[in-house]
Amino acid sequence: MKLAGMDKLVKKGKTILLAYDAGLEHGPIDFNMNNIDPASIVQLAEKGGINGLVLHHGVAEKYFPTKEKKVPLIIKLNGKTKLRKGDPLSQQVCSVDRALRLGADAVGYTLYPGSMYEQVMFQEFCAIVEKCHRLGVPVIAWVYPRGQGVEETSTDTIAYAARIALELGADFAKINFNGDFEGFKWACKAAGKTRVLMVGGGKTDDLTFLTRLRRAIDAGATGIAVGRNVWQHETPLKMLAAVKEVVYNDKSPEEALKKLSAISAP
Ligand code: FBP
Repeated sequence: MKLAGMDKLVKKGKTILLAYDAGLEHGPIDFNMNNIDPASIVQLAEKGGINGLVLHHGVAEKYFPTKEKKVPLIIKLNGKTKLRKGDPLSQQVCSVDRALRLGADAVGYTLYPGSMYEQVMFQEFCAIVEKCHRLGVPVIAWVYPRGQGVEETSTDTIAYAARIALELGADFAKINFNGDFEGFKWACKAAGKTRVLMVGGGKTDDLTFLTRLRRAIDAGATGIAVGRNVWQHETPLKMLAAVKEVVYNDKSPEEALKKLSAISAP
């Protein structure tokens, strides 16, 4: 099945998404005076020349220029805060119809397999997949195994996360990369025709981040959905340019870094 909406999300066989759902998931603690303003992130994604910007509906409604869209939009359909402890449950906060009215080219949903609430999320997710696929709209699953006794970052768990995305009908699986190259190859195999995107994770130094990305792509990931490592960077547009060098142009992290320092974008 080829979904009409896939073309925008894939360039040279690869995908780069800028994730900006952290305001709900983590709170303003992730932000500074620049990146707390959603307008600056919309501008960054527009200038960045990437495959999509991930927003929750509230931000999209107030900041995303649906009528003069310059970058594909992905609306995150569920969300939760960090305030509640215990097994995670993240339920739908936006309908597919509303996302499409906002101009969404694809939708996103976070699954927490291993949580005592996994069935609630699976059920919601599968209804979303059914509706979206009928409409030709791709679905991106953030698959974060979490809950009591779950070894979140073990290679087996990561491969399981990838497979869950395939089994439940996701077009993309956003999964963690724990640094185990052979293990990530296996995870990408487990995902089958579901495309694997590496989780960006917390901010690290440029070389560490770009090296991780290079290795994930070499192991079979088709791209990345990244937030903090780009918009917490002192020159976010340059960092996005470096990410593009690695993902679209198959460059080494060192080459990407060189290119990065040569670009005069802020
Ligand atoms: P980052 O690149 O900043 O990690 O963003 C990716 C992301 O998946 C966000 O889309 C999401 O809000 C957040 O990470 C989830 O983070 P956590 O692992 O702390 O729940």
